[in-house]
Amino acid sequence: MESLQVSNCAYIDLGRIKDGVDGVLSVAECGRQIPFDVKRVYYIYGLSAPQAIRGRHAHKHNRQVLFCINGSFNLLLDDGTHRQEVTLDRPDLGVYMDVMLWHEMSAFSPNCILLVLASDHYDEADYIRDYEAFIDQVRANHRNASINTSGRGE
Ligand code: T46
Repeated sequence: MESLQVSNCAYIDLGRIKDGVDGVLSVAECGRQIPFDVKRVYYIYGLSAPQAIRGRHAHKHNRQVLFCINGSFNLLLDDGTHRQEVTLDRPDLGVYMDVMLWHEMSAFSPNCILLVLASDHYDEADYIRDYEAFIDQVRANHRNASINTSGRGE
């Protein structure tokens, strides 16, 4: 597992409870492995087209944990400064995606199933779907953070 160099994200390792020949169980509980109360669960499947690309957006408020519960895909993560692509191919290893994190999913295996736990109900107004607008917002947030930091000591 390649370590994440991008901010606003982290791996979430659910662990595996192994039952020998009876299979394996992984558990995700709010307030334990999942750092928010889950308001929405959705899953993505039917990814048989090799050219399929999903995501290509960031969220303003919605936080999510993304799991690949079957097959594999590549997840591109971009905080506006650093960009990294990782492969998700284990049902027990998810990625926590905080706000203001551009993400793209691609290279899906035909049997791929993504499971997503979300902190908020669906709201199209929460999406930033334009990359330039995302970068502008990241820069504005950095400017505001540095104004607040420099103003604190005065
Ligand atoms: C994300 C990645 C990981 C709804 O009506 N309700 C929903 O809860 C969702 C998730 C989507 N939709 C509608 C909105 C669009 O008309 O379903 C259509 C496809 O959604 P979208 O193009 O946003 O799908 P992805 O796979 O690009 O992105 C999804 C999530 O939308 C997004 O929040 O982070 O998965």
